[in-house]
Amino acid sequence: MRSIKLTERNENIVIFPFMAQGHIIAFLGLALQIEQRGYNVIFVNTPINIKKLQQSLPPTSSIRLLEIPFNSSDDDDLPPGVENTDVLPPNLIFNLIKASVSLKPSFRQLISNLTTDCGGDPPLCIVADIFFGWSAEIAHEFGVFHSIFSCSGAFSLACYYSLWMNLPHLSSDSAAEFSFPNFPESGRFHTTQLAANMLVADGNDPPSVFHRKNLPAWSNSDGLLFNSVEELDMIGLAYFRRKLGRLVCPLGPILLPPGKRAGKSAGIAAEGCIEWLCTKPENSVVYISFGSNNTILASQMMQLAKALEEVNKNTNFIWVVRPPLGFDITAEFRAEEWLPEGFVERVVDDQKRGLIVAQWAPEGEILSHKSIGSFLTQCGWNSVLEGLSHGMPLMGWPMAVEQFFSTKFLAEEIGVCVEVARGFNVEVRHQDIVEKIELVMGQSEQGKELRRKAGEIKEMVEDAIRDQDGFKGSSVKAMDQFLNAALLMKEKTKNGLHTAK
Ligand SMILES: *[C@@H]1O[C@H](CO)[C@@H](O)[C@H](O)[C@H]1NC(C)=O
Ligand SMILES: *[C@@H]1O[C@H](CO)[C@@H](O)[C@H](O)[C@H]1NC(C)=O
Ligand SMILES: CC(=O)N[C@H]1CO[C@H](CO)[C@@H](O)[C@@H]1O
Repeated sequence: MRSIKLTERNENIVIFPFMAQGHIIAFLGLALQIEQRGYNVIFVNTPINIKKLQQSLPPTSSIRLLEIPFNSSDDDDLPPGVENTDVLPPNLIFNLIKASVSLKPSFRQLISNLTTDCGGDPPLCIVADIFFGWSAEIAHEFGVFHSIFSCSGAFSLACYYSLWMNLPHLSSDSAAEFSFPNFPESGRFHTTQLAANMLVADGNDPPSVFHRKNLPAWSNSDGLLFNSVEELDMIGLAYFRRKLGRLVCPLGPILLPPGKRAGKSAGIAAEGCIEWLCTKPENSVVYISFGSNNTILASQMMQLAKALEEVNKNTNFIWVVRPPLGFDITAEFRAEEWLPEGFVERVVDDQKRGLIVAQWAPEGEILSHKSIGSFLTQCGWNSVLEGLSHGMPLMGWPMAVEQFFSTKFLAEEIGVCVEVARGFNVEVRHQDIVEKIELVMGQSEQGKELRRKAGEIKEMVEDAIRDQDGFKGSSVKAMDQFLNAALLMKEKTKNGLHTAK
């Protein structure tokens, strides 16, 4: 491992995501951007995640990977050796979040070591996960600028923040609706838009206790960074600016390192997909994917397949399938069992309207193909940004936590999405899915408006990261603002030390 040379005193920025694949990938995208600005990036995580990262880091990158030890205790109720949410069932994910607080002493030691290694010069800045509010205290102990980086958008994070702080659903009316205190501009919500542990939260349950300690700790941070875009996410960004009174910098869309297969073995090569897409008319294909580690109920899978068969015959699809909920998600896909009888023969083989891909597909390549007309997604924020960057109208099928809030935001505030289904508790009927697909793909005024809006957002998002001919987009400016704030604090700390002597 490269040690830092004292002679070339470039500034070090420490990047520290929570141990979940979506977070690690988004932080890696941020790390690569910061590296391009001429800073040394030190990427901190637990040993198993660092080993995985060693394989996915671009060969040209000089990002330094540093291990931090992590042992869960018996109280954490985690299977031994677990260091990433990807190997956990949904009901145990919170346990890893809670257990990650035990990283605190090791992280302090790590910052102390880095400072000693640099002859007493601490890192310029620490960029930590939303779950690591405690790290602000450590940063300030060393006089280091601290920021929190959110992988999700500001609107959904604002809902999340207000939800845990206020638990407004406890006083929801008979229609099971509620709204967020201090965030009325987010509109009305329904209890079906809440994750299971939010629904049962009463303030004394472990998630409430954790979040009500973690979220207020953000007020100790010096800045909140988002993988989002100022012009797109104004409502949520405004919420945090007034709530925290801190620097709030939307830096997105942060492009993820290309061609990552997220460790999945099955799948299809990009060439296969592109070849197939080239045989289809422009804007005729729906791309269906629920992210790298999600699936739906067996009954929902049947309804979705029926919808794809019944929908207007000019509509094609690429569907990334995994075994339904309750089965081993990495096992082989049994089409004859989980799809309607004869579906593959009729729709895929005879009509040639669909491509069914097991486990994984090259999302970036697919979404940039002109034959793709819309994206059916769980509305995880990384997928949303990828879809919007390619000008896709979205069909939202949220499944977890902030995805419900993002779907509502994109549908009601932005007008670039229709909600197709909601989680696993609301019944899904194939007739409804057919209707939504035909709306998004068809020639109705509403459909045209959705696609017009998607085109507008694509330009907005491209402009945000443009840095050419003297024009700086909002995300480029926000990155300048964040780095300048960190440099200014370091300057002040140094001067403070001088005057103290
Ligand atoms: C963590 O576990 C490893 C091996 O499982 C052990 O070597 C190490 O001492 C443990 N560390 C702590 C701080 O308990
Ligand atoms: C800090 O440095 C000491 C001494 O080199 C080393 O034993 C320890 O593992 C380091 N701790 C961390 C968290 O990097
Ligand atoms: C949330 C979720 O579905 N997690 C699954 C991700 O994949 C692993 C297997 O690789 C499963 O064990 C998890 O349940």
